[in-house]
Amino acid sequence: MSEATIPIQVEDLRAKASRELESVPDLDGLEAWRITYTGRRGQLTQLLRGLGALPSEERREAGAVANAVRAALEESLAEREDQLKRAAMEASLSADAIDVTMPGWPVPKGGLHITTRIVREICSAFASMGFTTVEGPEVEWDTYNFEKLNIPKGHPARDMWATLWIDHIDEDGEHPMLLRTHTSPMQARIMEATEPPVRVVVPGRCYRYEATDPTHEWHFYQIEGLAVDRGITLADLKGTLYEFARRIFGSERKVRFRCDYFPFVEPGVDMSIDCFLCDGVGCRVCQDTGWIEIMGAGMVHPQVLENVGYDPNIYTGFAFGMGPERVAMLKYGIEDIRLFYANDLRFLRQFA
Ligand code: FA5
Repeated sequence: MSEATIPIQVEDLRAKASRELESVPDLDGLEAWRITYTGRRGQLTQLLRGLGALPSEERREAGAVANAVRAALEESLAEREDQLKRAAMEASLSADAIDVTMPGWPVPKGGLHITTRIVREICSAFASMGFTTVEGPEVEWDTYNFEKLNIPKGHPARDMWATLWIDHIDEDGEHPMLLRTHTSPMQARIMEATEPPVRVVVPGRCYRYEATDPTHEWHFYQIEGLAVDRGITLADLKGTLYEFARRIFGSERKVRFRCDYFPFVEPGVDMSIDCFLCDGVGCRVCQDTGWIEIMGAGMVHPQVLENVGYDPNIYTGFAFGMGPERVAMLKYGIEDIRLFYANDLRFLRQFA
């Protein structure tokens, strides 16, 4: 190659490189182009190596041309790189395109558990009859769960409540702790804390060490009711509970009262509703009786009134303790109480 032709060769190289640059398809191709033309061992660099052999006048002229060409090629390279990057970004944007008008994923909405709903419904039925709602401890002393309710130690009636005991006894060593077997201990707590007249309902969880079946769970809710004043009679008890049944079940359902025994009431009754499944004929849910018992009740025993410091010669009262799950079973036709706490969302969502 003659040194005198270097500026012409540089110009030719520029024309060829520029043409090729136009058709480089992507960033990898661009790098290959750079190595071929402007890289350390590229064609332009090779040509410039020949400059040293030129006479100084020509060298200056050829050097100026070569530097201008290098600058122009590098500028074109940067522009082409920009173009290719923009094209690549646009291609990837349109490949990952999202439709911003599509509806989003639905956010799952929580709901109230069926027990919470029925407890609220029952408490508000009683609220409209003048009953206040209060709550009490689930972990209780033997004294409140039994003794103040006229069930002393060794009394056979303790067997009516299969008890889950807690491994703890109070300081004087006499009063064991337990998981309350019913909400009745709140009768004593409320009367100790307030003067008559009393009219309260107490919803809350109870625990019993017993086998489960369609109407029995080992933990369940009760709603205790207590009304104490001068001159309260069994007629008030029946009137209040009939009104409760009418509000919750409607007037078509049959209600049955029978005598029952609870040491803390005298006389004692239980209240049942005719079975929703067999209409009173007898089935597995009502254990062939045609009735489902929903509560125990009665007139507060004079001994209980005395135990809490009320004068039984002045005051009388009635009390009841009902199972809200059983009320819900009757109201909604649920055949097994164990469904309430099995955490099967297919069941729970029906009521949420
Ligand atoms: C009692 O627990 C008494 N404290 C009720 C009472 C209160 C009587 C005030 C008199 C005065 P009983 O064990 O029968 O009684 O339970 C009352 C109600 O709780 C039952 O009618 C039933 O609806 C519900 N219940 C009882 N045991 C269970 C259980 N294992 N699973 C689901 N519900 C139950």
